[in-house]
Amino acid sequence: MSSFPPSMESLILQLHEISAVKFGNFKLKSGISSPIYIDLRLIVSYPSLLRQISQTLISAVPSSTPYDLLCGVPYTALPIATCISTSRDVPMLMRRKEVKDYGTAKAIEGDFTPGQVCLIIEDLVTSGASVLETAAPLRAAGLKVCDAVVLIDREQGGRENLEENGIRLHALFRLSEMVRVLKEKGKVAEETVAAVLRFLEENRRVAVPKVEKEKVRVKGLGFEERAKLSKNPTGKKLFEVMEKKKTNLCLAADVATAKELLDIAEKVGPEICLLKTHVDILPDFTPDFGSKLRSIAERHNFLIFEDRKFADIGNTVTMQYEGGIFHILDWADIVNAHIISGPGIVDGLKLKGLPRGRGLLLLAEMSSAGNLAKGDYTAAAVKIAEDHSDFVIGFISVNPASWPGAPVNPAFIQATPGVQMVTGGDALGQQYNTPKSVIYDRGSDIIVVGRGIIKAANPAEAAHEYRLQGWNAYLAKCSSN
Ligand code: S5P
Repeated sequence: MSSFPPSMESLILQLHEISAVKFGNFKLKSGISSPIYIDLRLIVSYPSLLRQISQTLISAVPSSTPYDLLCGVPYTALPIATCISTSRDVPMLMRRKEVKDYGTAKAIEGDFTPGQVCLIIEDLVTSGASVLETAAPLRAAGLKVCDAVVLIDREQGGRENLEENGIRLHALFRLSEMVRVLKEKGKVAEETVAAVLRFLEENRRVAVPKVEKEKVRVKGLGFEERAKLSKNPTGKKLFEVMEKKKTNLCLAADVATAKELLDIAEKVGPEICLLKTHVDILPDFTPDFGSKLRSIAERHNFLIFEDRKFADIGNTVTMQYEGGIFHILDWADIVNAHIISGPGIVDGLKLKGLPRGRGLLLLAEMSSAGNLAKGDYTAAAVKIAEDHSDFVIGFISVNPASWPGAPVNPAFIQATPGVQMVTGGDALGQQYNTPKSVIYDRGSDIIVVGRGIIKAANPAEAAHEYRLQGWNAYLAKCSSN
């Protein structure tokens, strides 16, 4: 006789009764053929069974396991998670299977605070790939995922694969136990049971498909994946341009005239993902400057970042952003702001920028010697960014890998100025690090290079070299995670 509690036996018999357990020859998601197939989608048609499963399932989680939130793996486990959520009064999150391709795209639906613990609910685990697919965006959003509870463990490596990714598996029962109960109750023939047990023996470890493995390395998410996480169309586009052109170089085009700027934009355009301007240094600025630069940007597929460093109260910056001589809002995809005046500055800029699909970078750190943007100030920038992640696309930073709570939400992009081929500085406090140090050691994404390129004898060639160094450092970082 099995040592199963009667309630568990009753569950197994009911699942068999409704044909949620089938015997035959079936191809699984992982690609292998199996003599048994379990389809728990059916349980939505049996409310009392659904309730029973949900209650038994959550009681399988040890009381020593803390959690603040639940997330069901779509789709089968969604009703189970919902039942548990309402009966236990634990808030739930939903993971979108397909992240939509427009502005407000969210991978996770529901309210949460980074640092909260989320328990994953699943019906069935084979390799563990589906649980890992759900854990990745939750972790990327700053949630802790340490446990998953499932109804059935197919005993094909899921437990081990999850363990390797820091997730403990709690299963109500194992597939072999389920089959034994069905045999004892005379529901399945001896030979069928033998075939299932033989199959389990021969398929002890189903590997997580490679692509899933890539997805779960949250720390090492590539730009392509991160594009899907950004909630802002410009943030998304920047990641996409970086991935498509294979460049994480931003040119700081601090040249003497608008004419020179347009000229260097044309020459260096193929090498860069972003061109940064200080429009107020151009003596020959004319109202058509923006449209001229935008047509070059479109031709070479880069974005425009006006390094305006807004710093005033919300109401004032709305006027500075939109009006004056420069009409920055009309032509700059991205602007940046200090947070010295508090979050109202973001509200002000967002009022004008968000309807136009623009994005904002917050100055969380600075490259110049003796600057005051550190510690609590940097942490405050991260908090403001999280609160406005529909408009804030990332940070100007120097050492993001060292921030408390790093890695920061990968939806945010990190852009670092103060980059040259050799470390050093200028006579006015600027401090330089190398592309490799900035991207690989300090955890940034984009190198912002000014004089290293514009003062070079051949700026296009110099840009090409910076681009290679920046991109190689990014690739090295991805493969080291
Ligand atoms: O902390 C900062 C922030 C910025 S945006 N330090 C900086 O140097 N910058 C800008 O990056 C600065 O205004 C300049 O346009 C560029 C660096 O230029 P470089 O010539 O020193 O490479």
